[in-house]
Amino acid sequence: MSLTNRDIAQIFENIADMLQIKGEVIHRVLAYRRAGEVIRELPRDLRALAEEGALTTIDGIGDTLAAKIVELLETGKLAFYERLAAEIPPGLVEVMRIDGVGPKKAKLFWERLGITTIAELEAAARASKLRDLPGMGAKSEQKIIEGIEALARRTGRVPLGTALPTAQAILERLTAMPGVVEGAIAGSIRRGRPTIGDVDLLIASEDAAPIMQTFVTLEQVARVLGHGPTKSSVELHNGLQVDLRVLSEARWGTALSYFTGSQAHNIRLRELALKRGLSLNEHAFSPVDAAGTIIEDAPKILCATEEEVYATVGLPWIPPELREDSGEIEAAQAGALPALITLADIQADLHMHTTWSDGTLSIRDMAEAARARGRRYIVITDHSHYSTIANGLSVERLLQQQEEIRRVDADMGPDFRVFHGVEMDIRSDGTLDYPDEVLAQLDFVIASLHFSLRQERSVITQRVLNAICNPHVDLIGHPRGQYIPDREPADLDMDAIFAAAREHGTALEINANPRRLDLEAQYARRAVHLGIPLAINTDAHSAEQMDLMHFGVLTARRGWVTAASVLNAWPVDRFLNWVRSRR
Ligand code: DGT
Ligand code: CA
Ligand code: CA
Ligand code: ZN
Repeated sequence: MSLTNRDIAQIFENIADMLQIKGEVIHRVLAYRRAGEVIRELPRDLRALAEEGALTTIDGIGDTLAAKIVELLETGKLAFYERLAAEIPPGLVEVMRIDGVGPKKAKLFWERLGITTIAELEAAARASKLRDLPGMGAKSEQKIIEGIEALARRTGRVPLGTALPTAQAILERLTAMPGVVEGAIAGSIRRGRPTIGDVDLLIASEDAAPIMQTFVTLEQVARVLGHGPTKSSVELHNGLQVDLRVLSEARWGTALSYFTGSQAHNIRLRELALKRGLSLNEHAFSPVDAAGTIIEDAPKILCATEEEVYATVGLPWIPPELREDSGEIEAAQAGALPALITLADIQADLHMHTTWSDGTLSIRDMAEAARARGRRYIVITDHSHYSTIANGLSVERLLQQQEEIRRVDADMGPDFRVFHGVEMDIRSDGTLDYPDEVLAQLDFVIASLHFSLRQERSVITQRVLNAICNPHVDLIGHPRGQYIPDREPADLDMDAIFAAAREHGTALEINANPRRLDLEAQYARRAVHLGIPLAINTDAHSAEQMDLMHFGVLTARRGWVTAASVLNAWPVDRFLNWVRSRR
């Protein structure tokens, strides 16, 4: 069996953990960790890149890592990894996933007690064998048992759509307390990652104790993992971990920047600071001597705002969604940061369902709901008849629907337009669900995959290509078909899809539903680079789902998308001209 991008990413991530247990220098560890991350999110097949000899064009992949990738692709194995596995038991990588067990503890348990798996660690902890090890005690032994139980409960990363509202609710509760000057969600939520490891909250206040007390006793809290004067951690009933830090207003900017991350972005900031004779940590910039040692009596630089942090290292402020060390530092240095799209730029929603198929509201109610949310125009796009479970429209019903849409459009007045579209299935055999002469009568056509998503690459790719190449199809809905967190994307040849979309001028969707976020950011970025138009749509089946638009905008921003590339950020006339020009 040949290795996929995901397999290779996993191997590099394991290597990073094993090197860390070995006590390797952090730069080498991070090189593997970063390579793993980059490969995991790579929008192209490694094999294709290897064949083109283009592996070293990937961010973070130099000659050494490229050679290792080639070895893995060609032989399915990596001699370096096997040597490492002979030295460091691979099960220790799992042990390190337990809360409170880092590389040092993993190594300690292994060297002293021969523990190489979570099961062995649990048995040792329950037999009270850990408490006598150096740096351990009965309390930390109990913590490890709790950590193992928590790990078993945790189903992995939490979707952004779950984590963000939870984080907002807690933040609102805490910022309403007396003495609170600032409050923010930091970490991966602020950067808009589609899945979240844990929630990071920051509060600026001079009186931390009452805030901490309220935090650890919130009704959402299942278990207190730590309760300190300025830092506490809790686990919520839904399994989500939340870290809270309280700090002074004077250090707000430094802390917010540090805890927003990403870690890779922070490392770049620290390097820039060092070039200016400053050491940067979560608290402040501190002057260092030529040897890099902090000069104790020199005054530290505190930053109350993120702008000051960036200015201190000679950069303009960088939007959090870009902070992944994927070119944003260089763009900032060159004065070339993109003017990212905002929710206020969104004029329309081009994908929504009504009671004509599987939505909960009438056409008129959806139009009213969209207008109430500041949209200027919408397209009604119910399902086509292949989606029988979603009550998809026969040709006859589709054409009947048009009469009602025209009526509602007229009733809504000239400042709000309602157009007639459809979300047409791309059938499992690759044909489209309506003939061209029917499609020609619609204002806008979305084509989507809903069925047979596990077909082999060439088959399922061809289905999407058939839709892209049809001149009546304007947009491919949720192109990759993932469902977060349980369903993997379809195995599509994204190179072929991008090439065809570019050739035919067909737009691609960023579906804003947080269970989809499809296209994901790295693909959106590539589409923009190729000049392929995007649309950010809610795919709403109810009025409330129209409020999910911001998740799509966040994803677009992570993809360096500006309003110019987004169909539904255009005024209605420009949108209509674009559609007509395609017919
Ligand atoms: P997550 O929670 O896995 O979804 O991702 P993050 O980015 O929220 O990561 P988390 O919660 O471990 O840490 C929050 C931020 O704090 C992270 O983005 C950067 C910063 N940070 C945490 N640990 C380190 C570290 O060891 N070095 C550096 N430079 N930054 C760190
Ligand atoms: Ca986090
Ligand atoms: Ca955290
Ligand atoms: Zn839909």
